[in-house]
Amino acid sequence: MTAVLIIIVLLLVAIAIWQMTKIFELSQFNADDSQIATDKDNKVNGYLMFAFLVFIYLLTIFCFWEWGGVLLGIPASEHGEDIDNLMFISMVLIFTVQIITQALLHYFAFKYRGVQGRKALFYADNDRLEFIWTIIPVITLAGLILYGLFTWTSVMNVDEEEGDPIIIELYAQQFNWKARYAGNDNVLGSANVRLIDIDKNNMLGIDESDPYAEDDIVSQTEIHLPVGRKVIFKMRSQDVLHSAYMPHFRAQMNVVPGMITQFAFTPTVTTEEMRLNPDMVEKVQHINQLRADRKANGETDNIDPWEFDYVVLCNKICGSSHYNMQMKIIVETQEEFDAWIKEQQTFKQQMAAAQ
Ligand SMILES: [Cu+2]
Repeated sequence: MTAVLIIIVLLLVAIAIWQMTKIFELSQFNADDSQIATDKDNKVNGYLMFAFLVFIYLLTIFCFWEWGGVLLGIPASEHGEDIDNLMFISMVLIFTVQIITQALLHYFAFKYRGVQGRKALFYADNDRLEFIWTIIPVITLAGLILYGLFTWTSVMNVDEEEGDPIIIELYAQQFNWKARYAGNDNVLGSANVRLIDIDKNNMLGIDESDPYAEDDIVSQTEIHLPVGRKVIFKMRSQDVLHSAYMPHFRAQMNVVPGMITQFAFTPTVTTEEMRLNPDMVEKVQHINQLRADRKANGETDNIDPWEFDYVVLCNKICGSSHYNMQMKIIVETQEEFDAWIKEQQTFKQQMAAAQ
C-alpha cells in the first residue's frame, strides 16, 4: 500500500514539474522556439558521442580493475582448462570487435553530424561490401560454434567403462544436497521417491530389496573425492528443477525431477593444494577482511574466519532458501578418501540400526 502511495506521489510531482516547465516556456516571449537543430547543437551532440565512447571504455577498464579479483582462478578439474580456453578466446574476440566497432560507430556519428547545407549521399547498395560484412561473421561464428561443440563433446564423457570412474548420486531437494556412493560394487541400488521413509532416515527412497543398494553409502553433509580419479555424478531431484553447479571444477548440470542427468569430471587439485594457491590465499584474506570490518562496525558479532572449500551450489532459483542450497566438497588423496569411506555406514547397516 505504501509503495502504491509513493508511486502516485512521484507521478503527481512529475506531472507538476512538466506543467511548470510548460508555463516557463510560454513566458519566454523572445526565446528562439525553433525545433530545428543548429550547427552548434549538432556539434555539441557530436562531441557528446565521443564523451560517451570514453565513458564506456573507462567503465570497462574500471570493472576489470575493481572486480577482476572475483573471477574463479585456476580450474580444479581436467576438462576445466578446455572450458577456460573456450571462454578466453570468445571473450578476446568479443572485446576486440566491440572496441573497434564502438570507436567507428561514435566517430562516424561525429564526422557525419548535421551541417547546414550538407546533403546526404544517396547510395543504394554495394554487393561486395555486403558480402564482406556477412561472410566474416559467418566464418568467425561457425568457427566458434564448432570449437564449442568439440569442447562440449569431449567434456561430456560420462562413459562408465572408461577410466575406472567412481559413481556418486547427487540428490537434490528443497533446499539441500545429499550424496550417495555406489559402494564396493560401484553400482547404485535402485531408488524411488515413493520409498522415502523418514522414520528409518531413508531420505533418498533407496530400495531395501535391491541387493545393489546394500553397500551404498549416503553422505548428508559433504562429498569426498579422491584426486585424479574420474567421478560420474548421477543426479536426481525430489521436487523441482535444481542445477548442480561446481564452479571450481567448471561443472554444471540441471537436476530434473523424473529423470537422471549426468556429469563427469576428474578433480586435479586437492582442497589443501587449492588453499595454498596464491590467488586463493589473497581471496580468502580479502573476504576475511570484509568480515572483520563488519564485525568491527557492529553489523554482526557471529563471524568466524572463512576457510576455502569446494562447493556444489544450486544454480536454479528453486525456492525461498535457494541461495543457501550448498554442500561442501573435499578433494583429497586416495588414502585419505579410503580412510573416510571406511568410517561411513552402508545403507544395509543404516537400515539394520533403524529397526
Ligand atoms: Cu535448488
